[in-house]
Amino acid sequence: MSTRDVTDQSDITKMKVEADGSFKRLDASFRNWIEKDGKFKPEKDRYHLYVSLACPWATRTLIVRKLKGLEDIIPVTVVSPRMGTQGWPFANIDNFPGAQVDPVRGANHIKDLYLSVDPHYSGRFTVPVLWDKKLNTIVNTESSEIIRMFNTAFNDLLPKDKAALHYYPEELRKEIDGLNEWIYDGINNGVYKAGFATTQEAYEKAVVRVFEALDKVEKLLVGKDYLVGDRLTEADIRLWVTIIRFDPVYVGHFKCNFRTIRDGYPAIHKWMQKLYWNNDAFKSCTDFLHIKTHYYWSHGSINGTRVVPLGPVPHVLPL
Ligand SMILES: N[C@@H](CCC(=O)N[C@@H](CS)C(=O)NCC(=O)O)C(=O)O
Repeated sequence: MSTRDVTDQSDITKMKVEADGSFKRLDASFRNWIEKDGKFKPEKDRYHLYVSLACPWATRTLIVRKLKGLEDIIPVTVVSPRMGTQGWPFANIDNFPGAQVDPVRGANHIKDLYLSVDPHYSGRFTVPVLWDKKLNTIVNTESSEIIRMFNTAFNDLLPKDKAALHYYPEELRKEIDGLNEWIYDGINNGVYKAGFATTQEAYEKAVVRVFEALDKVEKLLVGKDYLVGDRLTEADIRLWVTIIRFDPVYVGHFKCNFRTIRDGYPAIHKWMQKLYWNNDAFKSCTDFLHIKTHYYWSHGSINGTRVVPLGPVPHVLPL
């Protein structure tokens, strides 16, 4: 195992921003695809998913895994939400409630998985990680691609009703792609751009864009249960993981505080509540202790005291 000091890559408080104080997310490094005729074939219990319940990107993959009934085909391991100088730890290092040890590699931290595949890896050690137990390597670390694979690649191994579920249907792709693009930039990644900005100018630019994008989504969702085509698609799943974290974390921690979702965006709020309360895949993949602890504890440069707020009460209002 590599012993070089990688804290510049694993310690979020050492993360560099751009010269103007703005945050630029790096592209994920492992981008392989699970497919029948490829190196990574769809097989039961060949792949393992590593997630944090705090992380919106990882939670997308958990939700699709659950919706598609992939629990027996792709086991999952949850890290501790307290991301320290070595990055995400497993439970043997930080025994936080709900955290687990790594049953596949016995790793101490997520970074160990990356470094076992590539000792010279120079990117960040992010979750989700989709691991291949057969070839002992990382398949993919990009949630938007992992959810596409979960959506279709394992269909032959699933019962008919689950195989038939499609969250990126051909006829809606153009519309979904269009929404994904500006929702990613303005909202999913937008809240991070506001929160990680280190200058007033960079923060202001980012936060204004977050609320412009939310205003646009609000208009789209008036009188509707879903963003596209009157059915649940990946566009909803990708947006939802950010919206459910908005009032508990992004309003305070990332200073996205023009309005809350519950008081400022009635249509988005209703859409979020309905998915949370009426579809167990959403509620069961949401853990507010992990979510709040992760952000408020791990980002020492934003919240030096590591005090985690108790509110909002309740985290999600009843329907
Ligand atoms: N593009 C990636 C982003 C994943 C990502 O940034 N995950 C964060 C947690 S929310 C992470 O693991 N960060 C660790 C770090 O940057 O050190 C995806 O969508 O899968």
